[in-house]
Amino acid sequence: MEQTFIMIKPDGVQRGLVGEILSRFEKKGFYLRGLKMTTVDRPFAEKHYEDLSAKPFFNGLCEYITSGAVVAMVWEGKNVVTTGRKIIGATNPSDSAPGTIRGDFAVEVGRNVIHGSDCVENAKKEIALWFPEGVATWQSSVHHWIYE
Ligand code: DAT
Ligand code: MG
Repeated sequence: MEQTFIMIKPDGVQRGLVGEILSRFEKKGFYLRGLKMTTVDRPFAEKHYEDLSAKPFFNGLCEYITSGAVVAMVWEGKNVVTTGRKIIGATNPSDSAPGTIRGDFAVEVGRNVIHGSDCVENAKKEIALWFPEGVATWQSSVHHWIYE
């Protein structure tokens, strides 16, 4: 079992997509381990996106992510990092397949609704950054109906 960090960006919150997005991960069979609505300041945004600091869109990206409330989540499951990225869809919504979150709900790369960790190592770093208090442990009573 692995964990991934998923964040609904300010546009997703403003557009009322929180329930829809939670539902897609929940119905898939992944387990919600952490959930909070929060806002982040500029230094935090720069830390989260530190790998992209040399990109020309870095400033706009940090402004976007600090522009309103976000919903931060930790989801757990088999291959959840890779599968979570598939549920989210390609970075640029012009390339995101219909049926993915970005494919269904986004038009522009700078308003692409949601973040998901891109590898297990980054998931660990992002979970530690966003959930220093730790996440919840609970046992699903339907686990054996999802996993063989
Ligand atoms: P992803 O969010 O799919 O992991 P990323 O890590 O490469 O993509 O980039 C982080 C975010 O930065 C992305 O969700 C939207 C923004 N971004 C990426 N490429 C961009 C570009 N060419 N122009 C504007 N914004 C971009
Ligand atoms: Mg990324």
